[in-house]
Amino acid sequence: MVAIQPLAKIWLDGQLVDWDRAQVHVLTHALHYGYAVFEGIRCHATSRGPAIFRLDEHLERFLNSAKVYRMKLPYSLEQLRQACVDLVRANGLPAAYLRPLAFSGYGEMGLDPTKAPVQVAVAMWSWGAYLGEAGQEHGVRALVSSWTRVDSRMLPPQAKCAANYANSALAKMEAVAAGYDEAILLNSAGMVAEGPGENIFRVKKDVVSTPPASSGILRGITRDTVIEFLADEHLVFRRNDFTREELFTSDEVFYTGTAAGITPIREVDGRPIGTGDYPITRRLQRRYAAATEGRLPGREGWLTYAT
Ligand code: PPE
Repeated sequence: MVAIQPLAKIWLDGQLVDWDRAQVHVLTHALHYGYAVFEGIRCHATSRGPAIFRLDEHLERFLNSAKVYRMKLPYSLEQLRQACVDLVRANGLPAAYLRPLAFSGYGEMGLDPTKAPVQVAVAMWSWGAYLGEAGQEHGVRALVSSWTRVDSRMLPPQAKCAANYANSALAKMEAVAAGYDEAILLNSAGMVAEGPGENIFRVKKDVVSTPPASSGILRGITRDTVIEFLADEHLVFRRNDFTREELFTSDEVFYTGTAAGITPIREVDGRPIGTGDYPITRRLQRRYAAATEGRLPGREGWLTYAT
């Protein structure tokens, strides 16, 4: 992990404040109980300046996550969109990762978060390939976790709540401690769900599949983007559950996510995946790069320019 490089501004509770002033009290409610919802959005360098990828879809998911948790945000989607654009302009980076965050603030402790004030922030920083440049290029080694993914009877996985990421962190740490790059979590039914911060796809005999939303996953926006690409490329696609051993016998397996982009998985639990060539994954990576950089005709609507 690379240390965060400070930038000029962070948007906090309605205004752009200096980076060092975006601070909270240690008795901030969310620090104690994980009561926060967040988003991860990327802004990419294009020939027309920085462009934020699928901003409205991310902000819709953000507002839905807040709704699940009865969190009343004092800002509309339009205001949050403007906050993101203003922030990118203020910090002057050509490409960055944006992190909208809504959390129960300072003022009241105890397990009813509705009594604490809601605070909203959007921060950004420079974030390279989540699973490393080498991982993006040559694939990562994944370990199926002994931890089960949270399901909607415990913590709704479709709401991007900070608390879900304690489960992710257990899986991630287990994988790293065992010498792997990343984890794969199974759901309570024992089927493949997702990575700690990524969705997962498999390719077998030219059929591409990913677990359905009902398998207990975050409905990823990169996942949705890839599903659209599969239709564009006339590839056969199915939303279906698969088992751990079906991963072992796949031709290709890859992660998708805003932070991770499209990252090939070259090994699962010590079993090499396929032949080591990832033709479909590579095609999707190229298309994703074109879409995010404003070079894919017909997909310009996915970009919000912050120029
Ligand atoms: N599943 C989970 C659990 C998840 O956290 C993410 C995003 C995804 C799937 C993919 O969703 P999308 O980004 O919409 O395609 N994880 C974010 C947080 C990563 C982090 O470590 O922080 C991200 O990629 O921004």
